[in-house]
Amino acid sequence: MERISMKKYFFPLLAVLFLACNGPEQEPITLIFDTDMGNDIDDAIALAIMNNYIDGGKTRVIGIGLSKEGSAPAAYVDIVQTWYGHAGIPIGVVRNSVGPVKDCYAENVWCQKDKEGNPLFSHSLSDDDYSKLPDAHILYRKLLADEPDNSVTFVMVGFSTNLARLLETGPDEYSSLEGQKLVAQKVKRLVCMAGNFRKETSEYNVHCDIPAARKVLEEWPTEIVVSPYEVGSATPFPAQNVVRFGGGKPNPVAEGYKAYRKMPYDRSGWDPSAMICGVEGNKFFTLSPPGHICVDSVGVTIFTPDPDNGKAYYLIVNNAQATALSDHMVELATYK
Ligand SMILES: [Ca+2]
Repeated sequence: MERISMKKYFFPLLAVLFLACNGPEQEPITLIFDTDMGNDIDDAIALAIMNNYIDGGKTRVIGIGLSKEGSAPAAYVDIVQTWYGHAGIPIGVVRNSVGPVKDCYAENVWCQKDKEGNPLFSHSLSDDDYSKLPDAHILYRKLLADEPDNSVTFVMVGFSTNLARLLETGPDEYSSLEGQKLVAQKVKRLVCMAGNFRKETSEYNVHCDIPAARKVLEEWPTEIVVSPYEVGSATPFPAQNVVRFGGGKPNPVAEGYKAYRKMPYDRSGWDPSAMICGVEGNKFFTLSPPGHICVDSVGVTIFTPDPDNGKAYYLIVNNAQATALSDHMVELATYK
């Protein structure tokens, strides 16, 4: 009798202790990554981190959208995803956009050759496919329609073009809902790198498409968490870690980093901060009170607290948080 009662209580107790120590297994975050890949190298670091999260079972990425126009950004994403073993995630592109056209590293890496003159990095899509990829905002409608309600996280680290267009879409073959309603129904939250709440200045991602940023930051119907300029500036990626990418093999993120600027340089962790918040939540940050964000005519972002109806927040880091976040970013990005 004594042994039976031991069994009866011992194993449930073990289970409780296990959960108390390790926490319940977190369901993978369903993620769509929207990026202006090819402008600044922090997008590529964020992409490496995203692949770490996929490998660790922390996220299920259902789509990648590009807010920078041209074939090179899509080709670069395809190369990186192939290198990390996660090709096949649907990619959407932007057309007729207003963002900058100059490519800063994507084409360089795409065109690199090995000693025999063959492409240094494999890709999964053929060159012709890049021009045939769907518009990102239409791809997003298709992806959202297939997901459960209140389940999708967007991480947006470039211009707001694709997400603004998504909000403006009408009913189509994928959903009878207009964009605003589809987003309200399917999206859990949007985490974006945008704005500056320390200085009255027009941050790059906002400045490059002010009407789109206004549409998204002011009218997005779910929770929004903004990782502003000052957070990324406080969390640099130290240049000496670039050699850690690839474990001795050529790696497209490291090659992008080297092509972007004359080495060595430390680049701010703007986009990685948003990616980390999107998947791991707010634990590395202090969160503002809830409120509203508005974007003025020259692209300055203004936050107004509203404890009752506010759905927008922005991230803040102190020196200790910034150091911890920077270290975490390096470990996540250079895992392979
Ligand atoms: Ca970016």
